[in-house]
Amino acid sequence: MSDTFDELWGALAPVGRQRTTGGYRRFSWTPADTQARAWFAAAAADRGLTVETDRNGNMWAWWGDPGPDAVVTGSHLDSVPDGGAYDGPLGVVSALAAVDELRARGVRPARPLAVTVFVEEEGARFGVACLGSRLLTGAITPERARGLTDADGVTWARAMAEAGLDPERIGADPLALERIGVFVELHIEQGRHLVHRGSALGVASAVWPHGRWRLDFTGQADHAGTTRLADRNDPMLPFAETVLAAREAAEAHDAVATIGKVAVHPNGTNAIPSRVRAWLDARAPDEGTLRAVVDAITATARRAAGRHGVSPASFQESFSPVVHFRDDLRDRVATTVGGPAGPAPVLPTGAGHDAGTLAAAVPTAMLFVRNPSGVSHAPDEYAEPADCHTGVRALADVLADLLAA
Ligand code: HGY
Ligand code: MN
Ligand code: MN
Ligand code: MN
Repeated sequence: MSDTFDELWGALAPVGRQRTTGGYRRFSWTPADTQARAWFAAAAADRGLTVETDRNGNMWAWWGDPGPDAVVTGSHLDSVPDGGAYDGPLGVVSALAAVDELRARGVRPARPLAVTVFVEEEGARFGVACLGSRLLTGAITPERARGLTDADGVTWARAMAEAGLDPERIGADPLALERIGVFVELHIEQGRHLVHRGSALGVASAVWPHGRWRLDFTGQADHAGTTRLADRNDPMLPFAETVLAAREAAEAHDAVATIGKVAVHPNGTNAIPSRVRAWLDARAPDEGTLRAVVDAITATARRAAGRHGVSPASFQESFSPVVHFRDDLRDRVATTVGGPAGPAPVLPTGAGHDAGTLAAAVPTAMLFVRNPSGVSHAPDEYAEPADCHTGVRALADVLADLLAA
């Protein structure tokens, strides 16, 4: 095996790593992201791949002329705050290493091949996940994307322009889509299904429907020391009830719901807040259940706010419908990466991916690499080197099979 994975991984690993926690902070259009994109462009150029950046900021590295019916593989390099090293980068590094592996095997592609890096997959800075692949497929309007803002009020348009790209050009890109014959994303599993199955590799069957909702609780700022309890309109109280309700609704529906981000205004120890703004991430095996979970949570938020003289408001910020990957491609990949015991395990995921966005437009498959602890979106996220190398060989097998088709 051409063992370039370790060398590629070692070069990318320091980019955006936080000394304090060892986690990653690679937000779109920040210096860490610029460094990661420069790493990708250089690694691709070292392989004689032609690198281009599309109108939405996604990067494509071509082996052969960009052309129709290409086999495309890749993932993302951006992270959640204090994220892990593997979520995204494992798919990009494995794709470049798989190109080296294919060349070492003497494969001469009958179709163009591209390695991609999608921008703003986590939505960690601008709030909408898979923004680069949603723009590419037309799943979000350019107007909405341009206006998305980060915590400092910087818009997507301004951040993109400061990175040297023209935000007026963003939007659906049918020509770029037409070039994709099939897309395969390798990703660390964000769970322990493969550990329980004793398998290094798995194939995605579906992505759960999921979404993000912003919940605002607007009360009355006042003095923490002199305001009688009876005179308070404290938004923190209905917020707290809503956090507990999210857990209860998720348990009742065998779903998941998380409130991991909160903004308290004015956020002072001795001031009753005027407003608490919270973001709900909710996911369920099907859309009906997801709707029931979110409705239960927002109903509690409204009732609790009313009891405290607080005004509630909720806004859906993004929604990803359920994705079922095409059976034929799923089974072909599971067979290709399987072994003597048969096809690789097939499993659904609650994590969103660019592959989930692309699946609405082009034939798409996902390959998972075992995650011993299952932990993700945290510094402890990890995959064994042996499993990473197994993933590269398997991705090369899948690409070789698709390139020959
Ligand atoms: O949030 C997700 O599921 C993905 O990691 N963007
Ligand atoms: Mn992620
Ligand atoms: Mn990811
Ligand atoms: Mn992804």
